[in-house]
Amino acid sequence: TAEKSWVRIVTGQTPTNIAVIKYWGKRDENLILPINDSISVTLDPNHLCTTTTVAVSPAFDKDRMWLNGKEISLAGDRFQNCLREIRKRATDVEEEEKGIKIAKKDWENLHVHIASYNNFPTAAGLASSAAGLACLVFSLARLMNVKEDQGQLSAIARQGSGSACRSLYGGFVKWIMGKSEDGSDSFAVQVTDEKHWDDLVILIAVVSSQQKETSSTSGMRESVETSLLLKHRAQEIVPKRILQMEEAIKNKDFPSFARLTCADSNQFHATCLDTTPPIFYMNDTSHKIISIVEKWNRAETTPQVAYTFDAGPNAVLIARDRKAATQLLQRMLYYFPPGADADLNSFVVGDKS
Ligand code: 2P0
Repeated sequence: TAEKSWVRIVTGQTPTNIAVIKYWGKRDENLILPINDSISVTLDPNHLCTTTTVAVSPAFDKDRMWLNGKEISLAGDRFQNCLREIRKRATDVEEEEKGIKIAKKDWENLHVHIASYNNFPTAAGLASSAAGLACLVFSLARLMNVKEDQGQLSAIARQGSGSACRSLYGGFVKWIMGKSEDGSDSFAVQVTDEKHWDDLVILIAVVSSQQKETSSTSGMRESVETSLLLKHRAQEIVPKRILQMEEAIKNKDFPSFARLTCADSNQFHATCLDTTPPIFYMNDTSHKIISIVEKWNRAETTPQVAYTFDAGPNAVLIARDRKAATQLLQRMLYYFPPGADADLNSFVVGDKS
């Protein structure tokens, strides 16, 4: 019938983010509440991002989702929590030219179709869940005319995947862990905007685009249960580092930024090693990249590049400027000559947002 023929469509695009002070460990698994604050840099949406199209129509008989063209289940708690929180906040929608009129109360009986694409490898430690869940929440919020601010939306995205809450802002972003039990004070805030510290150039050295062996969710659960180092890190180390990192970012102080970024990546991987059984995310190629950057930084009067690794072997390299980025590429190509059996597959320009 004509009544069933309309469809309202919204498309959103959200970049991924890379933590320079890492989130690792939850105090509440269901609400996704972390044991420490974290700080990230949001990448340029032109390079690594998720594009999500969401549609609503009376013709849809259930919520469905496709990821990179393949249908996936929406049954998990994380999707359901995000969908529920967004639906709860839906408001009236009117698109006159299409004859669409949706009242606030209609939303509970309407179903959505979601199609999401990543322009980078999924689950290879390139923070795909961050961009994915942030984009899902952002797009659904627009579809349903949700009036909440970015901070409120970030708290909803957090319930989809912790790191996702940081992808709703550009520039440098802090996820405040919060103190409450209901998670209402655990959301992201912008530290500095997209225009700040434009000199930085971000390159990702793709060591492997395979799926990782230990998911972040189970990895951090095991670390929380077994690593004393993680406890010490969350309580004693990170609170001080967060303050120092915010200062370094605001002052564009690259030597401090690089020192903190590299140290925090290394400590995160040390907590993985301190977990029983130990978790190995980096491999020999990752270690070789660390050595190359460390030696180079030491040979210069001031550091040129910072490295950081997430839950996988790929290196995220942050160069102080274009000149350092060019030299970095030259050095990498020298140490890892391209070829059929090369240890390093490719470089992806991540770039800062
Ligand atoms: C981060 N990572 O701060 C850290 C550093 C990986 C290493 O956030 O369980 O996919 O969905 O909250 O966000 C990866 O963990 O985990 C992550 P969930 P998430 O970026």
